Amino acid sequence: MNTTIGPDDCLLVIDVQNDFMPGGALAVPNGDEVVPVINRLARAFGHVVVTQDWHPAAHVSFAANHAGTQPFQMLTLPYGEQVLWPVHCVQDTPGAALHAGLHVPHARLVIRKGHHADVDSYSAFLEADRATRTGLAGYLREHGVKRVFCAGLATDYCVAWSALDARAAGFEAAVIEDACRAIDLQGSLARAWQDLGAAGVARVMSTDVLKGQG
Ligand code: VGL
Ligand code: ZN
Repeated sequence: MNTTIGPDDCLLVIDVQNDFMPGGALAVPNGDEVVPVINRLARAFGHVVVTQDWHPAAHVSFAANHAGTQPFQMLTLPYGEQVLWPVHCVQDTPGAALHAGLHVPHARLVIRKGHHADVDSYSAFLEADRATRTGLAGYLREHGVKRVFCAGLATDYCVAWSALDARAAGFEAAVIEDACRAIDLQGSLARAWQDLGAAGVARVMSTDVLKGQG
């Protein structure tokens, strides 16, 4: 992929939230390391969209809401297989807030996802029922965006699903590998890279994108 950034490109900054940081409720190993990389990257993009995982306390993805279950086990729900997570990113709590060091003043849209109590949403485009849209594709199209560059947490869940859905919605898509960190549950990271490659999502590094930037 040509990594020269122009007016048709958008940086999608996914779930850089306190609960995904070391010490957080659903800590992603070294998740905080993405912050300075994303801050640098964001300066190259005219379009930046930020997402927040944003669950009600009664959310279906929380093991605590299913008697007899433990975090990180699978459960079959009406829309398919769901990983059960520790309680995380509850709406309006400090854990759901963006990392204080994230600096993207020119981001104009924040997509909050996973807000329906009975449906999860890893993807910034489409909820886990694979039918309910967030509105992000329409926003990007109205702004003439053609390519979506994904960064943030976690590589193998919200980043991968968002990049795959960006492709499915007709955008070119890339994952900026060193601007992401993974959870890696039972091979999920290797599977994610496989799925991304098969879907035609480019795998790039921040240095590729920043080359030629001031
Ligand atoms: C995420 C698990 C649960 C993510 C969100 O941001 O990747 N992972 N909710
Ligand atoms: Zn979540």
